Amino acid sequence: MSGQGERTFVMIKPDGVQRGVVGSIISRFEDKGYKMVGCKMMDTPTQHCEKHYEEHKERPFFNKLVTYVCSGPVVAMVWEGTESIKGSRNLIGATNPTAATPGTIRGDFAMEMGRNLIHGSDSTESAAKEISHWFEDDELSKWTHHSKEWLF
Ligand code: RTP
Ligand code: MG
Repeated sequence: MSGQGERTFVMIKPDGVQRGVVGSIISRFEDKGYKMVGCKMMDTPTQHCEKHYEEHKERPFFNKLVTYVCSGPVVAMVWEGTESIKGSRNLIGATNPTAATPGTIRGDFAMEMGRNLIHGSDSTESAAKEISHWFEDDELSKWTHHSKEWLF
Protein backbone atom coordinates (compact mmCIF):
# COMPACT_ATOMS: atom_id res chain seq x y z
CA MET A 1 0.00 0.00 0.00
CA SER A 2 1.12 3.55 -0.68
CA GLY A 3 -0.63 6.91 -0.59
CA GLN A 4 -4.30 6.94 0.36
CA GLY A 5 -5.87 3.51 0.54
CA GLU A 6 -4.98 0.27 -1.16
CA ARG A 7 -3.95 -0.49 -4.71
CA THR A 8 -5.62 -2.81 -7.16
CA PHE A 9 -4.78 -4.05 -10.64
CA VAL A 10 -7.37 -3.49 -13.37
CA MET A 11 -7.07 -4.48 -17.02
CA ILE A 12 -9.31 -3.42 -19.89
CA LYS A 13 -9.41 -6.50 -22.10
CA PRO A 14 -9.04 -6.34 -25.92
CA ASP A 15 -12.80 -6.00 -26.55
CA GLY A 16 -12.82 -2.81 -24.48
CA VAL A 17 -10.08 -1.34 -26.66
CA GLN A 18 -11.69 -2.55 -29.92
CA ARG A 19 -15.06 -1.08 -28.97
CA GLY A 20 -13.64 2.29 -27.98
CA VAL A 21 -14.90 2.25 -24.39
CA VAL A 22 -11.54 2.73 -22.68
CA GLY A 23 -12.39 6.32 -21.78
CA SER A 24 -15.85 5.40 -20.50
CA ILE A 25 -14.39 2.67 -18.28
CA ILE A 26 -11.65 4.90 -16.92
CA SER A 27 -14.30 7.52 -16.12
CA ARG A 28 -16.14 5.03 -13.89
CA PHE A 29 -13.00 4.64 -11.77
CA GLU A 30 -12.28 8.38 -11.70
CA ASP A 31 -15.90 9.14 -10.84
CA LYS A 32 -15.70 6.74 -7.91
CA GLY A 33 -12.75 8.75 -6.63
CA TYR A 34 -9.98 6.27 -7.20
CA LYS A 35 -6.61 7.63 -8.24
CA MET A 36 -4.84 6.24 -11.27
CA VAL A 37 -1.20 5.55 -10.42
CA GLY A 38 -0.26 3.42 -13.41
CA CYS A 39 -1.57 2.96 -16.95
CA LYS A 40 -0.17 1.44 -20.13
CA MET A 41 -1.42 -0.16 -23.30
CA MET A 42 0.31 -3.38 -24.21
CA ASP A 43 0.16 -6.40 -26.49
CA THR A 44 0.21 -9.23 -24.00
CA PRO A 45 2.70 -12.03 -24.64
CA THR A 46 0.98 -15.43 -24.29
CA GLN A 47 3.21 -16.58 -21.45
CA HIS A 48 2.59 -13.36 -19.55
CA CYS A 49 -1.17 -13.88 -19.85
CA GLU A 50 -0.93 -17.55 -18.86
CA LYS A 51 0.95 -16.53 -15.73
CA HIS A 52 -1.65 -13.87 -14.92
CA TYR A 53 -4.48 -16.42 -15.14
CA GLU A 54 -2.48 -19.38 -13.76
CA GLU A 55 -5.14 -20.07 -11.10
CA HIS A 56 -7.44 -21.13 -13.97
CA LYS A 57 -4.95 -23.26 -15.89
CA GLU A 58 -6.83 -26.52 -15.29
CA ARG A 59 -10.19 -25.03 -16.22
CA PRO A 60 -11.78 -25.95 -19.57
CA PHE A 61 -11.99 -22.30 -20.64
CA PHE A 62 -8.31 -21.54 -19.99
CA ASN A 63 -7.05 -21.65 -23.60
CA LYS A 64 -10.01 -19.68 -24.87
CA LEU A 65 -9.46 -17.09 -22.15
CA VAL A 66 -5.77 -16.69 -22.97
CA THR A 67 -6.49 -16.46 -26.72
CA TYR A 68 -9.09 -13.77 -26.03
CA VAL A 69 -6.89 -11.67 -23.76
CA CYS A 70 -3.94 -11.95 -26.19
CA SER A 71 -6.07 -11.12 -29.26
CA GLY A 72 -5.21 -7.41 -29.17
CA PRO A 73 -3.86 -4.69 -26.94
CA VAL A 74 -5.07 -4.37 -23.36
CA VAL A 75 -4.92 -1.38 -21.04
CA ALA A 76 -3.22 -2.34 -17.77
CA MET A 77 -3.84 -0.02 -14.85
CA VAL A 78 -3.26 0.40 -11.15
CA TRP A 79 -5.88 2.29 -9.15
CA GLU A 80 -5.54 3.48 -5.57
CA GLY A 81 -8.23 4.26 -3.01
CA THR A 82 -10.07 3.15 0.10
CA GLU A 83 -10.84 -0.58 -0.21
CA SER A 84 -10.20 -0.27 -3.94
CA ILE A 85 -9.92 -4.05 -4.47
CA LYS A 86 -13.44 -4.81 -3.31
CA GLY A 87 -14.82 -1.52 -4.59
CA SER A 88 -13.41 -2.06 -8.08
CA ARG A 89 -14.92 -5.55 -8.25
CA ASN A 90 -18.26 -3.94 -7.37
CA LEU A 91 -17.83 -1.34 -10.12
CA ILE A 92 -16.91 -4.10 -12.59
CA GLY A 93 -19.86 -6.39 -11.77
CA ALA A 94 -20.47 -10.13 -12.02
CA THR A 95 -18.22 -12.30 -14.19
CA ASN A 96 -21.10 -13.23 -16.48
CA PRO A 97 -22.35 -9.98 -18.04
CA THR A 98 -25.85 -11.46 -18.39
CA ALA A 99 -26.03 -11.62 -14.60
CA ALA A 100 -24.18 -8.37 -13.98
CA THR A 101 -26.32 -5.64 -12.45
CA PRO A 102 -27.10 -2.64 -14.67
CA GLY A 103 -24.93 0.23 -13.47
CA THR A 104 -21.86 -1.97 -13.29
CA ILE A 105 -19.33 -1.90 -16.14
CA ARG A 106 -20.10 -5.44 -17.29
CA GLY A 107 -23.82 -4.89 -16.71
CA ASP A 108 -23.82 -1.78 -18.91
CA PHE A 109 -21.26 -2.61 -21.58
CA ALA A 110 -21.00 -6.37 -22.05
CA MET A 111 -23.13 -9.35 -23.14
CA GLU A 112 -20.96 -12.45 -22.98
CA MET A 113 -18.75 -14.27 -20.48
CA GLY A 114 -16.06 -14.66 -23.12
CA ARG A 115 -16.10 -10.91 -23.83
CA ASN A 116 -16.52 -9.40 -20.42
CA LEU A 117 -14.35 -6.34 -21.03
CA ILE A 118 -12.38 -5.98 -17.87
CA HIS A 119 -10.41 -7.70 -15.12
CA GLY A 120 -9.99 -6.62 -11.50
CA SER A 121 -7.90 -8.21 -8.74
CA ASP A 122 -9.97 -10.30 -6.33
CA SER A 123 -7.87 -10.14 -3.12
CA THR A 124 -5.00 -8.33 -1.43
CA GLU A 125 -2.70 -11.19 -2.42
CA SER A 126 -3.72 -11.22 -6.07
CA ALA A 127 -3.52 -7.41 -6.28
CA ALA A 128 0.08 -7.44 -5.02
CA LYS A 129 1.00 -10.30 -7.33
CA GLU A 130 -0.70 -8.81 -10.38
CA ILE A 131 0.68 -5.29 -9.87
CA SER A 132 4.24 -6.62 -9.78
CA HIS A 133 3.53 -8.96 -12.70
CA TRP A 134 2.37 -6.11 -14.95
CA PHE A 135 4.31 -3.08 -13.70
CA GLU A 136 7.85 -2.18 -12.73
CA ASP A 137 8.04 -0.01 -9.59
CA ASP A 138 9.20 3.00 -11.60
CA GLU A 139 6.10 2.79 -13.83
CA LEU A 140 3.87 3.65 -10.87
CA SER A 141 3.47 7.29 -9.94
CA LYS A 142 3.45 8.70 -6.43
CA TRP A 143 1.50 11.81 -7.44
CA THR A 144 -0.72 13.60 -4.93
CA HIS A 145 -3.59 16.06 -5.18
CA HIS A 146 -1.98 19.45 -4.53
CA SER A 147 -3.51 21.10 -1.49
CA LYS A 148 -6.65 19.04 -1.80
CA GLU A 149 -6.40 16.50 0.99
CA TRP A 150 -10.19 16.76 1.31
CA LEU A 151 -10.74 15.53 -2.24
CA PHE A 152 -11.81 11.93 -2.80
P1 RTP B 1 -11.34 -11.60 -14.12
O1 RTP B 1 -10.37 -12.53 -13.38
O2 RTP B 1 -11.07 -11.54 -15.60
O3 RTP B 1 -11.44 -10.28 -13.44
O4 RTP B 1 -12.80 -12.22 -14.00
P2 RTP B 1 -13.52 -12.76 -12.70
O5 RTP B 1 -12.61 -12.69 -11.52
O6 RTP B 1 -14.84 -12.09 -12.62
O7 RTP B 1 -13.76 -14.29 -13.11
P3 RTP B 1 -12.76 -15.52 -13.00
O8 RTP B 1 -13.53 -16.64 -12.37
O9 RTP B 1 -11.46 -15.12 -12.41
O10 RTP B 1 -12.57 -15.91 -14.53
C1 RTP B 1 -11.58 -15.28 -15.32
C2 RTP B 1 -12.13 -14.99 -16.68
O11 RTP B 1 -12.30 -16.22 -17.39
C3 RTP B 1 -13.41 -16.12 -18.27
N1 RTP B 1 -14.32 -17.19 -17.92
N2 RTP B 1 -14.91 -17.93 -18.82
N3 RTP B 1 -17.15 -20.66 -18.01
C4 RTP B 1 -16.48 -19.84 -18.80
O12 RTP B 1 -16.52 -19.89 -20.01
C5 RTP B 1 -15.66 -18.82 -18.16
N4 RTP B 1 -15.52 -18.65 -16.85
C6 RTP B 1 -14.67 -17.61 -16.71
C7 RTP B 1 -14.02 -14.76 -18.09
O13 RTP B 1 -13.48 -13.90 -19.09
C8 RTP B 1 -13.51 -14.35 -16.71
O14 RTP B 1 -13.45 -12.95 -16.57
MG1 MG C 1 -10.65 -13.46 -11.55
